[in-house]
Amino acid sequence: MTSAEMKAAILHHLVYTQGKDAVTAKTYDWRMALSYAVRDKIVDRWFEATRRAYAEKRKRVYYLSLEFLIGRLLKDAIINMRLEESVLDALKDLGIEWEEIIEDEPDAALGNGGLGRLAACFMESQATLGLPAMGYGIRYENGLFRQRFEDGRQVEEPEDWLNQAHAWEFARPEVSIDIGFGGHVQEIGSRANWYPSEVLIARAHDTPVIGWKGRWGNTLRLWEARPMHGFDLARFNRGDHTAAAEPEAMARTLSRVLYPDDHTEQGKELRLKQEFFHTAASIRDILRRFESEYDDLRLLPKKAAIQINDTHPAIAGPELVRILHDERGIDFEEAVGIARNTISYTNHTLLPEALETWGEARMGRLLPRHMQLIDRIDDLHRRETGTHDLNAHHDGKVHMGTLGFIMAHKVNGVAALHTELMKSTVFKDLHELHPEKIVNETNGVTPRRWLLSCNPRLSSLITDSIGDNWVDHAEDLKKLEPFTEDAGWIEKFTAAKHANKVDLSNWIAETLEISVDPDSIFDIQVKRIHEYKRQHMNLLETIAYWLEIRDNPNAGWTPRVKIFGGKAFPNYIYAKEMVHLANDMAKVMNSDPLTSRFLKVVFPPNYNVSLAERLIPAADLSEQISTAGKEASGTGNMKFSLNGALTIGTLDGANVEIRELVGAENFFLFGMTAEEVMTHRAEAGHAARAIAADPRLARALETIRSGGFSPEEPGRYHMITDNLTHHDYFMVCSDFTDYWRAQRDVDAAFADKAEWARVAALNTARTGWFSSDRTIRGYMRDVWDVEAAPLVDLAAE
Ligand code: Z16
Repeated sequence: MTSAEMKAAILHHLVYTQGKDAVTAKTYDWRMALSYAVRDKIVDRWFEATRRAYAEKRKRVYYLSLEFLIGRLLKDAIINMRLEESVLDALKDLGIEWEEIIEDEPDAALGNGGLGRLAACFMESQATLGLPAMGYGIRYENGLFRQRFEDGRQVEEPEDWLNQAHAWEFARPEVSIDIGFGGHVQEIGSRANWYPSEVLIARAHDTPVIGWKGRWGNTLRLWEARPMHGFDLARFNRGDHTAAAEPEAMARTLSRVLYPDDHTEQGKELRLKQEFFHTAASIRDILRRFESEYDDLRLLPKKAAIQINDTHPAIAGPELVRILHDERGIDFEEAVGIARNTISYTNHTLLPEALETWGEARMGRLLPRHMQLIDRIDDLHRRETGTHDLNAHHDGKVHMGTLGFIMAHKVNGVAALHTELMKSTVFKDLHELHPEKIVNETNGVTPRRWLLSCNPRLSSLITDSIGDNWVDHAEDLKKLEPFTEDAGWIEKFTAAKHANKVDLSNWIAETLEISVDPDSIFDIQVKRIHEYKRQHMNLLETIAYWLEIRDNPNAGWTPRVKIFGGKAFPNYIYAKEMVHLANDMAKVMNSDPLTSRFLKVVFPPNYNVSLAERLIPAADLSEQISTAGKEASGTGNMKFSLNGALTIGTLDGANVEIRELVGAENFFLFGMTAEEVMTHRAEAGHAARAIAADPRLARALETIRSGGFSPEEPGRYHMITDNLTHHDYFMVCSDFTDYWRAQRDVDAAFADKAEWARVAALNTARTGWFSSDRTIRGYMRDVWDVEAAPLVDLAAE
């Protein structure tokens, strides 16, 4: 597409789609016009890919997830369609700032963190690989809350991304599916009719997902909840104005808001309704498509693979069995077999507080037929395995992890260590009964968004050096290794990183009014706030360093900028205290004349996908410091490494694999192993002993306790200090000394700029394996048994 054609397309949409005159058009109008112009180019390819999937009778993958953390879409679309040049030229011609347009797009924050972002990376990789696939999610009106700070405390505000028109979706009112809840069951022999007492409509909204170079396109289908009967005119006419709108409001509540739960199960009824609504609509849609192509339901596992992202859609098993058995008349055991061979389940955490259970009373009320079927599934599983105590339904609850496991043919962990821990802990007994079921698929990230798009300087250097094949063959980044021995090339690498750091410094100055020195170590920890991720250990180390500088302000300290980002679950008081402490520390430290040359603390609010894209390319040091055994994988860790940051981290999640790939000598390892954590935790008084043995730690804790960062309220952080002193389940104190040691190793290493840059470049060269393309190929081979379509130029057809 030429620049002139692009310009004409933008102007056309500005006038005829957006309904605006160029003279009065605002940034928003130009963004919409550009989005429609780009979207037009995508749609033909998208249709062609869909037609081919049908014509070639291909097996499809269905990715069911309550979360898709997709972020902004415009730049991604432009890059994958290779339209940057024509867009940049056209905008220049029109006198419109590219940066301003890109920044105007709201983030689609339909997810909490890693789990939702993984689903988004998977959608992009599936399209890039030419794999016929469809993502199913919920079209939340309000995504993850927006975070503000008020006197350093987190305040949550609704995220109303749908307030503006959303250029990327197509509403599909013709795809409307009835979803029932409650009511009663009438059994007829083995089968039953279910008569729900409440019915809602699920309406589809489709977003095209275009792969690299536009060679394949898939669909992300998000469900909106709508009332069966809208506005009650009879009631209105009787003068009952509020009640007239009630059924509508009730139904819409279902897709109103994303639960901000991150590793906590709240057991809320509305959440269970969301899960069933999402799953039932998706299963109906999958079967409708299948039955339009084939007339034998026994073929389902050959033509469809349903992946359930964590247990949130685990009701898919019973729902599929219900349709096959009750509605289509297939024998119960055969129905279970078909469902199992179609479904597979990904586990994302072993934290006990995150494992979903639903009370049998609530489940029986809301989903009476499913409750019966779960008991029959349990019964069948007992007969199959000769066991008696491994039921999904026990102790008055339905355990969704067990249900997910027994209704799947494959169950996967998300990093090598995590998968091994699944086998030896949470799923130990089930694993022994089904030793072939658990497989590992180490997570990945899309290199299109997480290198090419977010880090243009480094990407250009890479492409200038080895060509652009790395973009969809990220293992090619290995070819950079010889360049890391070339001093001239390393200078260019350093220049790219430095320019990224200058950009970030300017942004920090403008938005937060904090001045930072781009020559400092940019040390970044961004992720949800959680005790197991140990942001407070990083804060303690920051305090200890600050105190050390104050003791001797004229020594040669290595300057650091400590950057934090992340949201705390609104009911998780401890995590909110960590946020508050970080902000209180920033206030004291950034204005300390003795230390501020050497140490700054920066906590930009509202960490999200777009902020990650800004921060990660500017990082020198990636903080991956979770208690060993607790972080299933991590994916931020991969993004940092790929962008040339060094990692300070524990042997946890995918850190283990990162360290193996980049080389142990290029990784700042510290802390106990998962096994050591388990034995050490059993030794009473571990925290007190660790504090007694490390005066730096004792002093840092004492500084918090005595109000060093909250003079107006010295006791403010007693929850944290008491917990760390007396309990410390996550081993902050016991790992602190080694963490401090590793941080000082970082200082020493940073002094040799060229060597640091060489190792940083090696990180980029050696972490191409973490492309989500590799992950998706793994699922295709080990879990889905599916092949991709050949990649051709769809536009030429
Ligand atoms: C989540 O983001 C994850 C797990 C979970 O149970 C719930 C949520 Cl919202 C994360 C894991 O914590 C992380 O280690 C992993 O990399 C990510 O899921 C994707 O697998």
